[in-house]
Amino acid sequence: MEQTFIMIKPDGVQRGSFCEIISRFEKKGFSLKGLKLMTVDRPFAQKHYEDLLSKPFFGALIGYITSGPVIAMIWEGEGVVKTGRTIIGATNPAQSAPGTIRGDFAIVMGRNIIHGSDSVESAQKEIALWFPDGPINWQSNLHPWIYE
Ligand code: DAT
Ligand code: MG
Repeated sequence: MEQTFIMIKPDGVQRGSFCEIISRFEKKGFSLKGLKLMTVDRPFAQKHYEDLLSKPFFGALIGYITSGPVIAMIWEGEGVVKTGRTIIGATNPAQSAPGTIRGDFAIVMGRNIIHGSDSVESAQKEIALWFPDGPINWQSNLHPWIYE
């Protein structure tokens, strides 16, 4: 089944919001297949955001992501990449709808609290980078109550 990479950024960890953020994915019915608190160094952060290397905000973005611990997660479920992005909200919190994570918890783009893969292909790439040992293999007993 489809998987996505979700990461609570250092501001989300510092602000004491991570349980509420994680619970939105759990309540939806998605399955947690990996979770760890970790700090990343600059080369690792640059690899994660390599597609944005030429952007003027790249330096600030790398400084932000390496500024404290992050919570890296793998979530699994039907359509989880696209639905995960919907749960997270628009990149700029000023344009994120209320009810989305960024809409509810963030104000500016440079502190937008959470990352989610933007396609199935980038999800696979990001999961391989952040979870070299792969996902945890288990299935929730709620599965038949969430899927028909
Ligand atoms: P997203 O995180 O919604 O996938 P992205 O991949 O385009 O957005 O960019 C990665 C992060 O970089 C984003 O979460 C916040 C920052 N960012 C993006 N565009 C920016 C901009 N125009 N100015 C400042 N920061 C920006
Ligand atoms: Mg992105």
